[in-house]
Amino acid sequence: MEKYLSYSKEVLEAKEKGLPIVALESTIISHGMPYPQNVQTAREVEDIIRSKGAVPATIALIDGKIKIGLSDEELEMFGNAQNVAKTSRRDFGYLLASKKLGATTVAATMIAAELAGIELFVTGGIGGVHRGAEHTMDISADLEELANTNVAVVCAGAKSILDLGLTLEYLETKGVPVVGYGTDVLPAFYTRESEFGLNIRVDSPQEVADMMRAKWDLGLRGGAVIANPIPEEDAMDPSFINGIIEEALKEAEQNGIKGKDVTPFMLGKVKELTEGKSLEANIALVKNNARIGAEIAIALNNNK
Ligand code: PSU
Ligand code: MN
Repeated sequence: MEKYLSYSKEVLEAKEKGLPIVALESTIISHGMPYPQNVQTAREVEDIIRSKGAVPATIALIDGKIKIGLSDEELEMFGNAQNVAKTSRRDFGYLLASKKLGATTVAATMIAAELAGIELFVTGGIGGVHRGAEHTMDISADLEELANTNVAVVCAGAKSILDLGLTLEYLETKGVPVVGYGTDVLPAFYTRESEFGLNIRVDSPQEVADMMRAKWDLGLRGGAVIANPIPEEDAMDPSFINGIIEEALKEAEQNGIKGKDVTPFMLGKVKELTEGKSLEANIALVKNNARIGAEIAIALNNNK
């Protein structure tokens, strides 16, 4: 297994010293944001994590290796490359064997983080049950990974391009805790609230670390969704953004977008229709998640 992992100098040192490490995904870089904002955001997110006293590990598939931590040159190359494959659980074997560039989704980043011994992962939003899934069966592999892989995921909830109600039902069935961080309701990515109440609320990093440790100590496999609302000042108007999402969904259907292309198409279309405002919100919420995520990683590291 180790022969497929390649650690950056910074992450290797952190592992040797037992420092807290935060995993970061790369699909958000290659498929979630345009260049050069993607690379700039990735660097700023890494710096936020460092300034909090944790070590960032951006994960990607490069040249037959699962990279745990990217150098500055690798990040730049990756963020600007055209031929990057969106990587989920099913894709690892093929992409490593063929030495292609792979951007890890939430599912794939969780797998890689667990292999590397990293317990906490920060991203923007998770995949979920898509609207119309009763016909398309489009349910993100992220949900299965949350059910099976021992990594806590800090995000800003899920976007209402998804069916949030069905996503919560699925997670409940699979035994995945969905935790409101300072909130009683599921945040909807661009907005602080949705209509869906949550049954766990926490208000400190320590509480998250303690609940994860208790779950894992019991041998209960799987992760958790730590849902941290977008800061008030960066949140979008709900009726504005929901109208745009409806329009983007119609365009996706008219264009016959399916499978793994749905989420990237929707993100691009929403950005276009909001004239870039959704991208600003996206960047702000990821940074906010990095702040909380680093604190949780530190607390988890202290209760190992
Ligand atoms: N949601 C976002 N930005 C993203 C993604 C989701 O706001 O970049 C990416 C993540 O990598 C997530 C993936 O794991 O999309 C989900 O894709 P799918 O719906 O095809 O499982
Ligand atoms: Mn899908």
